Amino acid sequence: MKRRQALKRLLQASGGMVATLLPGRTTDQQVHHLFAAHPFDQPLPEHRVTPVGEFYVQSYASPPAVTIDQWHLQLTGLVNQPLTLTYTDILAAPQSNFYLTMECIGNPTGGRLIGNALWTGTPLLPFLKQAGVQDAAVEFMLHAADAYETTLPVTDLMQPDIQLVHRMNGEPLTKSHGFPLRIIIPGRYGQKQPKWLMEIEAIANPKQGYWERQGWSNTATIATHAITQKVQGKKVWHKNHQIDLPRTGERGWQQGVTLAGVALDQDQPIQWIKVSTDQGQTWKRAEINQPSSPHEWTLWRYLWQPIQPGRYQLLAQARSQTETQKIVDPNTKDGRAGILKIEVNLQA
Ligand SMILES: Nc1nc2c(c(=O)[nH]1)N[C@H]1C(S)=C(S)[C@@H](COP(=O)(O)O)O[C@H]1N2
Ligand SMILES: [Mo]
Repeated sequence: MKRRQALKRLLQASGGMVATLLPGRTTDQQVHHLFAAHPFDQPLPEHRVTPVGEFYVQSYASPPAVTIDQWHLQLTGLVNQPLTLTYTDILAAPQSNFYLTMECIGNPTGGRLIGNALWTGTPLLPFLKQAGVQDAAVEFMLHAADAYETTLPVTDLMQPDIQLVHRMNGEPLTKSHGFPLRIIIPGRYGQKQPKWLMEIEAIANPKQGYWERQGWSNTATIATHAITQKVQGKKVWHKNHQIDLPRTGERGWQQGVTLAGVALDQDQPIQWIKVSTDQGQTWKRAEINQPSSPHEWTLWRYLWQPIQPGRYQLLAQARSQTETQKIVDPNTKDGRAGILKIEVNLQA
């Protein structure tokens, strides 16, 4: 390992020219692998933003047509002073841009119901303070123009990082993503974040929302999990996942195979991603980037250098400060966070 590191430095310094001068016992195979230890000609990006056109849409009904003129947001129920906010009121309040990854609680392991965007909005908290939430209120019910509803405890919604959002990747929200306004509740699955938000009602008794009544988690907090998928625009060999093998099949692996993906946690930074290519017997650390906050997905990648053909099972596991991703996660109604198992059969 020491020799490998020394060679690595030498190779870096010389641009690879020392390869022919390697000491006697180094085989061709080793030389190949030493070269392949620097496969990534570009650093991991700081952000990977999902274009709006590729961002998943999850709506329980068809999107309601809402016009700016008729739209308003009402703060009602157990408040001292009910408020009606117009689109102009929202734009007149202090604005900020932030990256946040949205995922559906029903996203199957390795599924595509996840995306990262740059959102623009203003905090909800000053408006709630202006309305004056009464002590008798225990929850807020969030009502949307499509009659979608969901609830959150009063203290959970009265947080400074909860945002009323009107732009996605720099453009006004599209109709299917909630025009003109949606709420963002960091750390929760999408279900807690109504699009086409029209009313925030302070209520005296706990209630359940549309999906929660059907058995989906009522807290809907995001579990620590790593997902294998496309990160740097490389060819996708496996249907849904980013594994850089040629499309023609499981050949070409002798050049090294890039495993890459994203990872997400409720509210803690991802500490590591480990990858296993031998059914979980051994694990290697993947390279990770530094996202802008724990609410933006962490990007990871790992160069796998198989030395012989055969069947392999590829796993990626994430760890945050509070939670290590479970190998198996049988509960499907609180967010599927078990480890994705990808089988590959490398041809001789
Ligand atoms: N009004 C309304 N808001 C909603 C929904 C909905 O059906 N109606 N679906 C929720 C669910 S289940 C998810 S995962 C996210 C998806 O947001 P997106 O369609 O912008 O990706 O919106 C949430 N907000
Ligand atoms: Mo969802």
